[in-house]
Amino acid sequence: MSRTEWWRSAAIYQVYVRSFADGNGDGTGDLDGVRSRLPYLAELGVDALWFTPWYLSPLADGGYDIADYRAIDPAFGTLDEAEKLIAEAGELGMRCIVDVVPNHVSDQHEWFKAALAAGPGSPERELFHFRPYSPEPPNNWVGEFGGVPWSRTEDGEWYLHLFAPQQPDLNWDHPRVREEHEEVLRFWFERGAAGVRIDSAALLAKAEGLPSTDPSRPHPFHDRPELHDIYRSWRRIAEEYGAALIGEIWLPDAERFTRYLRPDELHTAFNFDFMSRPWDPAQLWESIDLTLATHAPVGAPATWVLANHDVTRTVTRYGRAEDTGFAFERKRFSVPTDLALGTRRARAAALLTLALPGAVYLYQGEELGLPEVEIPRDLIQDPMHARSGGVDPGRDGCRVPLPWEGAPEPSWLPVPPDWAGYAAERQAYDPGSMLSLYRTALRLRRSFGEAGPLRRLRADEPRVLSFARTAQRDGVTWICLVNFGPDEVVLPSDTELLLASGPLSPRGLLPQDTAVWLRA
Ligand code: TEU
Repeated sequence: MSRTEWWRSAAIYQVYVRSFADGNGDGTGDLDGVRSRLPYLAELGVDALWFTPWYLSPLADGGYDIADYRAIDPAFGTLDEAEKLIAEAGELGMRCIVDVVPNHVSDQHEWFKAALAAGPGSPERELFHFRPYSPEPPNNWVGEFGGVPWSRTEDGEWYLHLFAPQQPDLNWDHPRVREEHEEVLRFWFERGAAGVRIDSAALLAKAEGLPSTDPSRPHPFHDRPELHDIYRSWRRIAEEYGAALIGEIWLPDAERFTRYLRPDELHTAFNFDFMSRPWDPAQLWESIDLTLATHAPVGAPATWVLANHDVTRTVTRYGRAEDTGFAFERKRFSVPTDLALGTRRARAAALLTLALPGAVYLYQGEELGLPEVEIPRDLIQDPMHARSGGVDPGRDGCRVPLPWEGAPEPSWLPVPPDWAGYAAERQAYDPGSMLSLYRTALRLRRSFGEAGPLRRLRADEPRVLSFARTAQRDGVTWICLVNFGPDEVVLPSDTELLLASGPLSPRGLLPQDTAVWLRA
């Protein structure tokens, strides 16, 4: 494949390996399963695949606790299979992105085991953040999963873990930590990875001395200035291979966010602002406008994400009466949801995001319209649930294995029996299914090639969100129009209907929560 800037406009599909496809029937997804479904992904029409961590791991945090960055967990397969998967996807025209997790390792990683064995004051402990015995934790920090991010070792020292206790944080001031991650990048680029998704990319660096958080001072472990230098050296490595760096950056301040996207830093990063907005045209337009306005000056492409493995599934979120924009809000148990409404909106949201300029990230199962599942408390595996004292249901509800032919059985998480109705095989032959909508939309999106910038239309109609883009290749104009309001909307004259997210009224008008693509 050519060394183009493909990441600027790609449709990238997130494969949560543990729950994608189970090749050996043990209830856990694996690489063999992914390989067998590559034709499905190619037919869906995505340009790249992002694989969540598949490395050797005790799976205390679904694989985001890595014991060996250069080995595949036996539950998923082998390194040889990973290389074959990357090559086979490439033959079908899909690039592969691997997940790298630089903030922390597993407590089963050789480095951490050696640090525990070597004891207080040892050079092995300098790779982490150990602190001597004290009755109280060394500072006032609150962890990313809530609670105190410090645990004690048997010898009484504390160690820092911003996530679960099984995920000790690395000391990014140590040159060996930097070297190791640069070697890991090369390891995966050598094996054909076209990019990396950088986990928790705004963490890693910590203020010297690990001072307590104090609102009058810069945050001690979030968005530190030292990070930019780390990513500049990663960029130099990525450029050698023509690979892309994709940051997972949760940072509400758009200006600070785009600093990571300067031309010598990350190529791109997930835009979580858009995902954090409720189903409201003014809110969504504000996010689109803000995103485009802040990305343009640094020359970075916008990205659009509706879901991932950490957040409530789209059809469920949009089906909740109290839709406040969910991303920064913890999940809750038993929230009343209107799935028919959520599905209608999710279909419209798919056409909206796929028409915007930039790259789009799809999370597995979004194309099947899967809802969030409420997992019984005693079966929840996500450490976030335990860390919240059982208040937060955690993230397992969006990680349930995909239904291919019927509801998968066995399965590492319980699958609702009615999931047979969402099976990919059944949807493939139903022109009205979510899967058919995504397939058609992705094909049309490709046919517009490098469409030009967005021009807003009908800005004076508060319940309508509409814009046009003109294809550079043939000058054809592509219009996206979404109706959020109760009044049916008249489609512009002299246009051809390409695709609708739901039925038009008998008079050919656009009903509420419905989107269309038109050609002008
Ligand atoms: O998530 C990082 C992150 O910021 C999360 O704490 C996020 O705020 C939370 O999940 C929202 O509900 C990444 C991974 O995506 C996540 O799955 C991992 O658990 C985490 O890093 C630790 O590696």
